[in-house]
Amino acid sequence: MAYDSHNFLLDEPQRTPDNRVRRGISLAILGALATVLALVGVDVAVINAAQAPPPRPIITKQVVKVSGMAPVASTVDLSVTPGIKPGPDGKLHDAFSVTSFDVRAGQPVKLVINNTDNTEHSITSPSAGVNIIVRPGTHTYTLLVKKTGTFEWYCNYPCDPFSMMHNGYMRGTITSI
Ligand SMILES: [Cu+2]
Repeated sequence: MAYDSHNFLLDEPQRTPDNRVRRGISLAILGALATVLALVGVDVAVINAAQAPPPRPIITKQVVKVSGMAPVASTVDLSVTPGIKPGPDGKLHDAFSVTSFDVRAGQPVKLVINNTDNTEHSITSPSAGVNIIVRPGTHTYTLLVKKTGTFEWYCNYPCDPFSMMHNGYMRGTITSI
């Protein structure tokens, strides 16, 4: 019994340090894993921080747009002439010399229009709130669009049927920024 007891007692201390060593190794592995995970976490945070800047240029672009750096002419000279612009049919058609207008919302643009025709034409765009009746002769008109957007306009006076149907002739766009 004494031997067995002694043997048991001898055996017991051997197990304990062994377990401690195993626990120590386990803790060391866990510690290493925690360090690696922490480093990965730091890397992810660094990568996230590095990837964070992209939204900034978008904000910068918006600021540039809001501050109104895009140039918009305050006066546009143009003419309206019957039978001046060739069409795909080989014939000459009535046309405005400028059919694309750039404006800034709420800011009037002067249109100096020389209508060489003996009848009226117009720049009509209900969606933009524009209806300029272009009388014969040279006159100054005000193009004012209060909202932003791209709007179609057309000549509301029956003239050249082809021109009335095609951009660049008696139709066009108003771009308001
Ligand atoms: Cu017309």
